[in-house]
Parts: sequence; structure tokens; C-alpha cells
Amino acid sequence: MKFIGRYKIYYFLFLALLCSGVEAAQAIDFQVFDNKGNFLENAVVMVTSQDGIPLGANEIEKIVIDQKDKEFAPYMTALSVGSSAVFPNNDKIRHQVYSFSEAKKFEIPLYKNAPEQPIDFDKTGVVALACNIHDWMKAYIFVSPSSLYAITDANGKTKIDNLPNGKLEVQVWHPRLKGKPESTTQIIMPTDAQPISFTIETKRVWRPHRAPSQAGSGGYR
Ligand SMILES: [Cu+2]
Repeated sequence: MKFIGRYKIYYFLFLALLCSGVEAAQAIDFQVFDNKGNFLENAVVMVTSQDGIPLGANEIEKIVIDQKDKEFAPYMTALSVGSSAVFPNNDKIRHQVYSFSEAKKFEIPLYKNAPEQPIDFDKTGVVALACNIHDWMKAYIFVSPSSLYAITDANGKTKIDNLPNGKLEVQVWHPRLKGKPESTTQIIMPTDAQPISFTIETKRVWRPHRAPSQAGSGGYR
């Protein structure tokens, strides 16, 4: 009896291992809407804790934010805290990139081509980018506490792969979000129906028009 009992334990251990192996990594689909029910593009969806324990940044990246045709590309970037970015200038004119944001204040003096030094992002939060020469040039970097994030497409949809198993805390941020990312927090379970949807209260944001004939004017969006 003792012999069988021991095998039983091994059998359960084996099963437990098998199950944990299968469930260790999962992909979850998300969809983000504004409070009028429109799809919200360029929203950052990020996982901030698992079973109540904050997830640390585990992937340090070096990303590129281009300047092409007097626009930043991409408009929205997310990276995990500790990562860095370079801002190459692919236009024939000069740009002067800066941020006054709490999460990172910096300025790259007027330049062409690629500035030598990457900018480090060592504090979580939102970094709003702008150009001193071209008022309409705007872009955002969301410095995420973990590397588990994704950005929504034109249908407000995105997917995060390789998520750990368990109860996950998820937040959403968008340039037009009214309030802090904490206000969008949802606790989700692996068994929840997908896509997991978020409805975000948005505010109107002033954006200068690009056309020179309308210089000085702008519009809300
Ligand atoms: Cu510029």
C-alpha cells in the first residue's frame, strides 16, 4: 500500500507539472473603447501585477522613434522602464526634439541625421514628445513598469502574448485619457471571456494644424 501511495504522489506531481507547464504562458485579447463607444486606437494596454505582486521590468529595449516628413513615427510607443530610445532625423530639415514630462525631461538641440546619444527612460509614466520647430509634431512614449504591454490598432484591438498564469491586474493609457492610468485598472482572470474590453473616459485635446496657411490655428480632436 505504501508503495502505491508513493506512486500516487508522483502521479499527482506529474499532473501538476503538466498543467502548470501548459498554463504558464497565455495570450489574451483586448479591445479598448472610448466613452462614446468608438474604437480607441493607440491605447497602451499593460499588465502591472500578477496575483497582487507587481511585475518588474524584464526586457530592456533599444527602440527607434523616427522623424519623417515632419512627423514622429510611431506616434505611440511603449517600452519597459530602463529602456532607451534614439530619435533619428530622416528629413532634410532640422528638428529639435524635447519633453517637459515628469517621467523624463530632455531636449536634443537642433540636429540632422541621428543624434549620437540614446535617451534613457528610467522612470515609469508618460513622456510627451514634441518638436520646437514644428508645433504639430507630437508623439508619446509610455514607460511601463513591466514588459507585458501592447498598443491597440484602428479597431481598438490588441493582444499580449506570454502572459503569466493567475489573476492579472491590467491598466490602459491613452493620450486622451481623462485621469490617471490607475483609474482604468481591471483585475482579470485567465478564464474571463475574450476580448477583455475596456471603456475609457476621454477628454478633447488641442492639436495644431499642420498646413502653413493655417499656422497658429488648430482644432480639437
Ligand atoms: Cu520638427
